[in-house]
Amino acid sequence: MKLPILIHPDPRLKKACAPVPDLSDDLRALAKDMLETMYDAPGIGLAAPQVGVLSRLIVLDCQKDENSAPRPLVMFNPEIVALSEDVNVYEEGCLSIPDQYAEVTRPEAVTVAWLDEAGNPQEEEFDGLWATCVQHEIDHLNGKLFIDYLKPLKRQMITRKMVKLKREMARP
Ligand code: GNR
Ligand code: NI
Repeated sequence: MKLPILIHPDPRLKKACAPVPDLSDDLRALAKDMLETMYDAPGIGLAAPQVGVLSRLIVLDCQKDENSAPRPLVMFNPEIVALSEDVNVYEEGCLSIPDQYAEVTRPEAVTVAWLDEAGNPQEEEFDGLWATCVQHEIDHLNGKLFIDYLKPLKRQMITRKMVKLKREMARP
C-alpha cells in the first residue's frame, strides 16, 4: 500500500524518533509499504517520520543503474558506528521537500549497524550515493532535514516555497 508523504514544514519531521523495541508484523508491513512508496515516488530512501510514524525505521535502495538488480534495504534502529574523515558533496533532494535541491557536505563513507527485518544485527560500510542517502535517512530519525545544513536565508526561502505549495495543495 502506497502511503502519503508529509511535506515540510510539519512538526512530525522535526521530532527525534523512538527506537523500535521489538520487531512486529505491523512494523514489517510498514517497511514494505515504505519501500513501495519510495519506489513509486520515485526516491532512493525513505524514513518512517516522512509517513508520520515516529519510529527508528528507514528503507533505501540507491541502485539507480537500470541494469543492476534492485537492492532494497530495511533498517531498524540504524546507527552510524564509524565515519570517514574524507567528505563528499552531493546535490541532495528530499521527498518531503519536493523539487528543491542543494549541495550538502557529509562524510564520504560511513559504517552503519542496524537490525534487519528478521531482527538480525547487520553492519556494513557504505560509500558514494549509499553513504549520502543513509546519512540523510538517519538524520530524518533525529528530526533533521538536509536544508538544516544550508545558510538560514536559503533555508528560509525553501521553507516559504513549501508553505506556499502546501497552501496550494490544500485549496479545493
Ligand atoms: O530520493 C531521494 N534522493 C536523494 C538524493 C540525494 C541525497 C539524498 C536523497 S534521499 C531522497 C529521498 C528522501 O527524501 N529520503 O528521505
Ligand atoms: Ni528526505
